[in-house]
Amino acid sequence: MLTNPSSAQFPEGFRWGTATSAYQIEGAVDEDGRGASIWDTFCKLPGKIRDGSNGDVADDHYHLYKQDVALMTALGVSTYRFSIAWPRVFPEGRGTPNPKGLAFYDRLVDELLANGIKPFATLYHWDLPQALQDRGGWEHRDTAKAFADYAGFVAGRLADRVSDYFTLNEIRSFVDLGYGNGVFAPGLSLSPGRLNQARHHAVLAHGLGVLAVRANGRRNTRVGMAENITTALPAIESKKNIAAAHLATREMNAPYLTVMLEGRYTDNYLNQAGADAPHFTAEDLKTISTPVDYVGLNVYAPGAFVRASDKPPGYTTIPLPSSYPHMQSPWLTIGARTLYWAPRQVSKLWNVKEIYITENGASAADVPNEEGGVDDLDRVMFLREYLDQLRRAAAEGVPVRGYFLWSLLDNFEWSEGYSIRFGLHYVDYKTQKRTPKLSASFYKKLIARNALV
Ligand code: PNW
Repeated sequence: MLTNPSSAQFPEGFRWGTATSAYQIEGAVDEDGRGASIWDTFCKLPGKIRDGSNGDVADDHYHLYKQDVALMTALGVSTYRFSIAWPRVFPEGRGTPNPKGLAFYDRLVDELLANGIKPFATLYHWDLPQALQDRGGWEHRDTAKAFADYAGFVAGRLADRVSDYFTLNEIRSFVDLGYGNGVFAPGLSLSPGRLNQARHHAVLAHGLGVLAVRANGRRNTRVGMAENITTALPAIESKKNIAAAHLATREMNAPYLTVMLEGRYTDNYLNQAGADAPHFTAEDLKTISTPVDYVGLNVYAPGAFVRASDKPPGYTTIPLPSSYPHMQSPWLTIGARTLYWAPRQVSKLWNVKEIYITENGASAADVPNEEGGVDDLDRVMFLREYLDQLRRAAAEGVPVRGYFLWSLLDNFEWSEGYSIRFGLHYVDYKTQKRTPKLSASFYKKLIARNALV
């Protein structure tokens, strides 16, 4: 228990939620006319998924969504970030929509609203229709246009009940891991030039998506991105290091948040890319940087620790010692201050007025106890430390408006299959039974008090 309760408080009206994504929880991949996605294809390739699994059933959320909304109600969340599966809505990626696919999201949204939970819909969480990948996927400029058509269609159809949207989730992850090193679907390893072009098409899709959502939504429709910012932290919080960290964050996100919020690729990025720089027009940059209503940040590991340097580019990156601690996922190194610096830097660098933490959470080696619960003390510690830094940012006036914890449930963790768990609720994949972990009780108390516990 904290000694001074008032110092633990979050701003009034702060939105607490949980986050999930379609392919990771829904299952029902062959139901109601859903088309194939690149993840259905990718999971069939030998050796790509650690436990040889796939998302065919996952959490069976497609059928158990009412039960899952009840879990949210029990937590007391006021909002929920979920993703819409593009291949459910357009089985071929474009062309004729599939009414049965969209009907699932109708049912889900109705259930959320009936329970007083505000839906935030992510339009792309990595499940690209296979038909579009067959034509080049994100390497093909036309995919950006297809995304915008799909996004506009969904925003138009849901506009009466869903006012909030995120375009694409973590462009960095799905481009780098999917097209760069082959760890994610579609499993390609492109040359640097082709990879930069795919990145450009993805940020272009974001911009076209923002325009399409606005054009088809209503006056209260709001839209932003959900990007996993690479956050440079000052190794020691001195004035010089803090300034250096801002410079570093801007450069490290050059082809993602920086171009989306500034409408230009940085000189460093273009110079370093040289002949491998993407081809683009001035019009593209304008589209990519279409003003958003808010910026969504997925915040996990620190991106880098830096100190100031007199030499260009003005900062030095300090390598992580091999003993640096991490959660169950080796990439998830622990750095609570990432949740302070990420929103603070975004608000300062790009004068952003509204920020949501669209994901934050931790993987842990969860083992059920005798009663079937899970005492995930490490996840609770992780969340408490990170959230204290978010509280610090809010207290200093950084405009963070809400937080979506990843994740409501254990789920299909991409190339790690079901071997890594991020949920507040333990899922027994044999029975589909959900059991709240200790972290769920922690989060519930925190929400009830709107303060750290
Ligand atoms: C995010 N990395 O993915 C995604 O948005 C979620 O779908 C995912 O389940 C969650 O974070 C937890 O992993 C990431 O290797 C996957 O650095 C991998 C990395 C980062 C984010």
